Amino acid sequence: MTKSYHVAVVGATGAVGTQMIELLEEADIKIKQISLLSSARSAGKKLTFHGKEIVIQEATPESFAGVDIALFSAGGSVSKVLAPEASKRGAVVIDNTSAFRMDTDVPLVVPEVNEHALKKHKGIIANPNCSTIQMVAALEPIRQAFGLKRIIVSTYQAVSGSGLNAINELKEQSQAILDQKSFTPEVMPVKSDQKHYQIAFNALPQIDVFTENGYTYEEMKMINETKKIMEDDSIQVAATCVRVPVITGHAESVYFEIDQSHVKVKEIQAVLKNAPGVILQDDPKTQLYPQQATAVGKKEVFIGRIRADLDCTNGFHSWIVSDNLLKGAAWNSVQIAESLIKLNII
Ligand code: NAP
Ligand code: 3JM
Repeated sequence: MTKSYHVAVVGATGAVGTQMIELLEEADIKIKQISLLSSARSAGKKLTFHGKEIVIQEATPESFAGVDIALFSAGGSVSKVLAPEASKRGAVVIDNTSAFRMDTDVPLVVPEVNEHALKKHKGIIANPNCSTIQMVAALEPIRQAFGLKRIIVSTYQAVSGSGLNAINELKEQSQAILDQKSFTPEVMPVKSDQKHYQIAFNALPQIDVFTENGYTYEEMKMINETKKIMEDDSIQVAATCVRVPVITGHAESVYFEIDQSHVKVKEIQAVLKNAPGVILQDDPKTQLYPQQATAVGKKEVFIGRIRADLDCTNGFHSWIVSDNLLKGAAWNSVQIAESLIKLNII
């Protein structure tokens, strides 16, 4: 008989949490009970699961009694406090925040790339940053075939990566500008930082706060997480993360250098055609290339615009796009839960 699971979603009312609930409805997971958890602000409100109304509860340590799988997406500080509590009570935690990603005891997993790492979990598994996930999913098949030396990435990230408040700010600000009304930026680029700037009809080269070395935390997440997931500290990675006025879908201009020289674009395309979770959209003749607007609602990672660098014999340019709330967050987490069940390690 297939086992059935009690699943908890922490941050159930958020941009990521609501997507998780929808994906759990159609996942390869037999769910006997679902707990939808949030802060005290949303406790008492209702959401539906399989057409049934479920009352949202405030997340507390006791919420996790009897829970088998806990999907966390309520910010790093909530995870730091409650993920160990959930784990202590026997739940396997799949955490969407940056709280534990670089801990040596915590597998950081994109199932298409390093599903095997799940076997070493000790109760907490981390879901990588949205921008890292789509990049490594598309580059791993290339790395497997030709080796990978270096990555230089610039991102064009949607505001939904910053939550529901950011989506609302973009919509309201856009309308205010069209209506020639005044507005005060309050959320972008980072709600907790000192200054806030216009995001509508603008692009902001700051995602998360700055670190000592001049890179932002988002950029350092892409750099460190890529090396951990690919299990290779020698890969050179540099990132520039930019917020653009798009509601959903992250795009990335990715330059990469492989180990071999003089590999043909067609050979790289051939590898990507058979890659799991990746769709090649690359035909300049018919103007086929990935776009944020056409990736929304899809679980896959899209790659196109693959060109050989004109100077470097092992360098290539590409354009990688995915729905940041799906493969970048909710879908990757649900996929991890499915993998745990498939591998019989829960
Ligand atoms: P969001 O739309 O702002 O939603 C935040 C959610 O967290 C809401 O459900 C909120 O509940 C809940 N929450 C806030 N404070 C809480 C507390 N003290 N206790 C319990 N629940 C609390 O944000 P989001 O975009 O869904 O993102 C949520 C988190 O997921 C982010 O902070 C980030 O760490 C992570 N994330 C990861 C990725 C990724 O790349 N893997 C992408 C996006 C987000 P209320 O309704 O009660 O306020
Ligand atoms: C994406 O308040 C917080 O701790 C959330 C900050 C955040 C993160 C993070 O660092 O967990 C917002 C959006 C992420 C992420 O995936 O890294």
